[in-house]
Amino acid sequence: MKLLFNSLIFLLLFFQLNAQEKSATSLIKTPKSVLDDFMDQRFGMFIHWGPVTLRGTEIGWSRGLGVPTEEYDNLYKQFNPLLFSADAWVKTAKDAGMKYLTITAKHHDGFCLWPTKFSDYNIMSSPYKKDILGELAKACKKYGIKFCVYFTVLDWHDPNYPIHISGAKADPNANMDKFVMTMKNQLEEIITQYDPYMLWFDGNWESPWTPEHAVDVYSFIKKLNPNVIINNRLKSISTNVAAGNDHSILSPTAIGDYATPEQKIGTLNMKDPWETCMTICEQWAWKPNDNMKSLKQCLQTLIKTAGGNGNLLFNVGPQANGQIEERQVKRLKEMGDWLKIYGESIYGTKGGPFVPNETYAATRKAKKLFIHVFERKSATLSLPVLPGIKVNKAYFLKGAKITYTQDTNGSVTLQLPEQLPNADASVIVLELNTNAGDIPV
Ligand code: H79
Repeated sequence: MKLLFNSLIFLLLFFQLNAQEKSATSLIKTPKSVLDDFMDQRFGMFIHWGPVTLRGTEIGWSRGLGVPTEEYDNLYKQFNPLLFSADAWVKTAKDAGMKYLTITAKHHDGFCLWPTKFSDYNIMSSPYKKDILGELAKACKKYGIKFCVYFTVLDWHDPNYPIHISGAKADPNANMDKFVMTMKNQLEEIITQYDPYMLWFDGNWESPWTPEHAVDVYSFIKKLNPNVIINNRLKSISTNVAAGNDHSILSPTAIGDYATPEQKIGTLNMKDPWETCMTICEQWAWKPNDNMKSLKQCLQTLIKTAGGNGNLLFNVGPQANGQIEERQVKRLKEMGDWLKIYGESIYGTKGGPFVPNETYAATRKAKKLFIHVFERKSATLSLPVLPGIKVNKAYFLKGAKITYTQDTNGSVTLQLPEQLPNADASVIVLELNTNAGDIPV
C-alpha cells in the first residue's frame, strides 16, 4: 500500500516537473545574436535614483529603517531635481566608455520616474514633473548608448502587492492578479514609449511572486518585442530555492537571458551570459561622503569581469539636485581615458582562458591573447600552459616589445620591465599561431 502511495507521489511529481520543463521550452527565447551583441558591449552604467536621495539613505532598505515610513513615502512631494540633465548623465556614461545605461524606472518603494497612467505615485506628482525616462531615452539615442530599464517586482506602495513593508505579513486585501495587470500595463508603456534594449528585473524573492507570474510577464514582454533582453530576476521556473534565487548563476530553468551577480565579480563562464552589477561607492543610491573606489579598483573590476567573460554594470547614484557627484564623473572619465587607449582588449573580446587572479586577467579575440597585468610581483610573469599553441610575438598594447620564452609544453614566461607602462593596468598582447578563442578553459 505504502509502495503504491509512494509510486503515485513519484508519478505526480514527475508530471509536474515535466510540465515545468515544457513551459521553459515554450517561452519565446531572445535570439542568440542579440545576446552575443549584448555581451560584446562589456560596460554599462547603472543609475539608482529617486526621492530617497533627499535623505542620502539606501533606496533598497532604508524605508522604515533609516527613514520613518511615513516620512519616506512623502519625500516625493519635495523631489525637485532642478539641475537634472539627461544629456550630462549620458555624456558621463559615454566619456566613461560605457555602451549602455540602466535606470531605476521603479525601485522597491514603488515611485515611478516616468509619467505612468497606472499609478499616481510618479514623477508628475512631484514638483519636478518631467519625464526622466523619456529624456534619458532621447539622450541615449543622441550619444549611441543603449537605453535599458530597471523595474523591480516587489512594491511597497501598490496596495495590491501583499507585502507593504519588508518582512511584514501578507495583506489579505491585496490582489496579485490586479497587481500583475498594473505591472504589465506599465511595462507596455515603457516598451512602447521608450523602446528599451534590456529590462533589469529585481525583487522577485518574496513569496507572493510565483514562477507562473514570471512566465506570464515574460511572455507578455516577448509578444511586444521578442528582442528585449531580460535578466534572470523574474524567477526560475523551478521552485527550488537554490536554483531560483541565486542570481549569480543562470539556472537552466531561468525565465530570462543572463545571470546577475550583485556586488561581486562573477566567475569565469564561457557558456552562460552574465553581468556583474557593482557600485562605484558603497551605496546604490547617493550617500554623502560615501567611500569611492580608487581608479585601480574600478579598472580591475572591469578587467576581471571581462576576464571572466562577463559585463560590468557600474552604478552611480546621482544627488537629489539632479547631478552626479563631480568626483564620480571624474573617476568615470579616468576609466574612459584608459579604455580609449586599451579598449581593444575589453570590447568584443571573450574572457579566459585563465581564471582572473590578483596579478592578472586575460581576454582574447581572433589570434590575440590579452594579459592585463595589475602588479609587477617579480621580474618575470609565468602563465599557465597553452597546450600545442605557439606565441609568435609579445608586446605591450600601444607599447614596447616584450622578451619571452616558451618551453616545449607551451608554458610562457614574460620578462617584465622594472616599471609597467600603466600603473593601474598594463595590457600585454600575445600573438598566437591560432585562434585564441579555441583555447580550452
Ligand atoms: O537595486 C539594488 C538593490 O537595492 C537591490 N538589488 C540591487 C541591484 C536589492 N534589494 N534588496 N537586495 C538587493 C537584497 C537585500 C539584502 C538585505 Fe540587507 C539583507 C537587505 C537587508 C538585509 C544587506 C544586509 C543589506 C543590508 C543589510
